[in-house]
Amino acid sequence: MDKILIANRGEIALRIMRTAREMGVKTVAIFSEADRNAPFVKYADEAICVGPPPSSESYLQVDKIIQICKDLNVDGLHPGYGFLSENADATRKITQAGITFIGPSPEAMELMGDKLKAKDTVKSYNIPMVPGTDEAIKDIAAAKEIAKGIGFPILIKAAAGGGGKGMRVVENADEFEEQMDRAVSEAVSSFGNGAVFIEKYVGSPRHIEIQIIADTHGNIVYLFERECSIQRRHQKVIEEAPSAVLTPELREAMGKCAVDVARSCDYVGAGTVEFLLENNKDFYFLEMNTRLQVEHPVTEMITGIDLVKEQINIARGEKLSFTQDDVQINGHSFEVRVYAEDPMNNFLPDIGRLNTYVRPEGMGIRVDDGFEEGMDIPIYYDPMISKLITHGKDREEARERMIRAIDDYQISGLETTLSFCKFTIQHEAFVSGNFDTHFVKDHFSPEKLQNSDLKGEKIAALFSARLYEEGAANKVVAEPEKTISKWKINRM
Ligand code: MV4
Repeated sequence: MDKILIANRGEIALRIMRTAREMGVKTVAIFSEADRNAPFVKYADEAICVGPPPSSESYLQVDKIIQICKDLNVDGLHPGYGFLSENADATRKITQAGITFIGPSPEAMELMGDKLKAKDTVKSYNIPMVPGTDEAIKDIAAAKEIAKGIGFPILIKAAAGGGGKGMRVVENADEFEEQMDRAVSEAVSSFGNGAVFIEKYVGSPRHIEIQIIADTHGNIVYLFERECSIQRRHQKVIEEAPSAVLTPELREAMGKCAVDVARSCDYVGAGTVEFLLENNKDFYFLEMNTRLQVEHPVTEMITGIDLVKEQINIARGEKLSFTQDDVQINGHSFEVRVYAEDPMNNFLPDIGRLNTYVRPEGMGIRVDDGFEEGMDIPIYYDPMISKLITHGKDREEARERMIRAIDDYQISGLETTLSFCKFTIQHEAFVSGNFDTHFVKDHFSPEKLQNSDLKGEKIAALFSARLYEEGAANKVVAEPEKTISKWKINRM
């Protein structure tokens, strides 16, 4: 593979190109009209405009992208995350055109993309799963009896969902039918697939995911965990590696499970197996993400392994250059996602220009971004400005370094989530490691942000809006973003 096309934009396109360049691989950028001046376009060896700003007319135009590959003699395609990265049909087209897709097979994508198929696929490997049904619910009365057997509360999930989309908590048997009807019609309208199943609702879990990497020769290695419990409405806020609560024994047990999940679908490339971890240390397989994830850098920081380099080598048919015994955890790493959103105003995406944009620098700091000072953040895509990553010899050093890095980061022209990230990383529950997926709901409110110069009335208004919202939302774990905005949000 001598020349690859990066079918993506922003920070991840740039991050992939940097590794390709180190490997002597030529890079082709595709860009929409909104991204013409973006750093990833300038960095690429060649760059082609693929269409108007909306991603449906640009980054998702698989036939156009394949034609560009042919015109420019491209032999490999890296999809990044989002866009075409988990699209089995697009992957088939790309492969059939003679272009190497840097990622797993379309069959593995399809198996893991459907949560019921995924459960069925891993069944013979003794993977712990949350008690529940393993087939789509056809008979509501029968399902209600199963739910009673499991014990309420239960959770209804859409087979085609994932990442928290299409989930509903049912507190008791009386509301079972009603919630089931809603869940099915939501699944039909959101995914075009009304299949739903039920699981016991795990009330206060941690979200732990295991990075795996697999070559085409049957070698699979786990690269330890990422702790992703700090999230807001299924949008991750802070990720870390390793988790503050895993013992070496638990790490090995979860790692081996993740390898088995990968083996069950003949996985090739970099992938992530998600688990729920209960307070008593029981863990359950949730789903597998068949792409390079946004938060992959924390794994790179603690293992010293460049995941994109491994992906490219694997796509070339090479064997992994390390075994499970070769890899170890070095120190600790945090990532915070910096969004152009206003944490004082219900995280409303903030439109604007990066009037000031000065990155933090120094030992143990990495900034993966795709913008320069003076640029507008386009409204057509996810409003993530950057990922700020720190590494230290232990959790406390990496944490202190993150606070310093946040303080050194200068952004003006629009509101960002940096203040919210600082609040979280300094919170006593976060410092002690004693938190779960409810951290933001349990501990955050806008008035807690320091250097607030808001007047009392505005704080009261924000607070009552929040109470109202919580009341209205108390049945829905995975609600769609309620805020009205011009942004196209496609979160990963
Ligand atoms: C659950 C759960 C509780 N019980 N399943 C959300 C993302 C999707 N991958 C699965 N999710 C959950 N599944 C059972 N049986 C709670 C969640 C969940 C969650 C999981 C990880 C991180 C944040 C979360 C926030 C709310 C709910």
